[in-house]
Amino acid sequence: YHPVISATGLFTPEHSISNEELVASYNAYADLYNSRHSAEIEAGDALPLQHSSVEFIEKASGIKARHVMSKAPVLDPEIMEPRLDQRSNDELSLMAEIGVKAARQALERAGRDVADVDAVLCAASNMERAYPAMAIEIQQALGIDGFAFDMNVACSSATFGIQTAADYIRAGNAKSVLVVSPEITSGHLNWRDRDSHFIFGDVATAVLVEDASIAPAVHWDIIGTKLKTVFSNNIRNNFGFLNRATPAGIGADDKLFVQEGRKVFKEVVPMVATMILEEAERLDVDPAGLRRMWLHQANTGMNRLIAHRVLGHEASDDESPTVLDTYGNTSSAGSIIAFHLHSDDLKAGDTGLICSFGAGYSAGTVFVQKVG
Ligand code: CO8
Repeated sequence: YHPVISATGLFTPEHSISNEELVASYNAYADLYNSRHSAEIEAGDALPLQHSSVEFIEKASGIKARHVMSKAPVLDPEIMEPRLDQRSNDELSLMAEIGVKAARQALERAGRDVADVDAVLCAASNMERAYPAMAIEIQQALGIDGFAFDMNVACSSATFGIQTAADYIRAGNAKSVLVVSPEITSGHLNWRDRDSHFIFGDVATAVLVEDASIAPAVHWDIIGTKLKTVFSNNIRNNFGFLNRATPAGIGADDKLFVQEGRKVFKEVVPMVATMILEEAERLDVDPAGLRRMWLHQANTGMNRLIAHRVLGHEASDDESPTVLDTYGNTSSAGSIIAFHLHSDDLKAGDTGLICSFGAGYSAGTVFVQKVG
């Protein structure tokens, strides 16, 4: 048995928020806050909120826009969170809906009948509910006979999902596994936090991992996968069912995304570059010969540094494509979007690397080679 990637799928929400729109909304909120708290601010009991800036966001992160499932409430300075209609238990959940859309595209691109799919993994960092598993709902909506479960490794959920799927194939337990990553990050983002309000976007991706014996003629051989985790509080979200009754429960700042961005940058870049180089050596792949790296999409500066260390020279856009400029950070889906949008042009025999890194810390590498 040998695992390959047969196809990928992508669902992009129709609404997009530019940095200009985002900053105008944040600054209106800051002005409102400052005028409502003017007495405390003047008395020195509170600090005024400072304005956000389009220039800072683009320079510090590379992000110019992000897609969202709900736009107007996020930009309304009196709301600043997505307002998504609660659906009844008889309706398909939102995460399942967008996951199914991405999955259908992957199945179609592979020419795969759902009857031949054995399992569905919903690998994402922002689950809509605790149970039943999102993956089982997606499985049912697609009409797949087999098994399904959710897994959350934050930004590395998709690569951890790919390795898990590949292991089922390697062990002979499955021949076709869908790894679906619906990431509605807008629900976990604190749109009132100047340090992070610009970071995330919503999307869904799907990867069809299969045994080479049933794969379409054109596919991606999985040369090797490697996972790594190192505990860190530098990216954290305390939301959970154990704190539902505390005064600072749902909606409190620490129940949303919080990070020490500088520390993440400094610690994760060397960890990931070393991991890639060690894994390339283990797999006998020349890192300088990688045709393309589809890196996690959090920050263009981080990607530039990692790609440089791996390739041994400054990477071109062609060698390390960027999608975070229009998608923002989409957590685990980022490297899969990059692969989905920027892989058709590679030739048979070309090698590449899908790589994720982020909260946990967690990191995953999937070395691939084009076939057909
Ligand atoms: N506008 C203007 N100025 C600002 C703004 C703003 N919006 N925000 C901060 N500043 C100011 C600060 O106040 C600071 O001012 P001063 O120097 O006077 O103190 C100055 O700009 C510099 O601030 P920072 O040091 O914070 O800025 P950085 O240059 O470090 O850039 C970044 C911030 C962009 C966040 C950068 O550190 C970064 O990208 N780091 C890496 C982050 C990363 O990779 N995180 C992983 C994300 S986790 C993930 O991918 C998935 C998590 C799970 C999903 C969660 C779903 C919600």
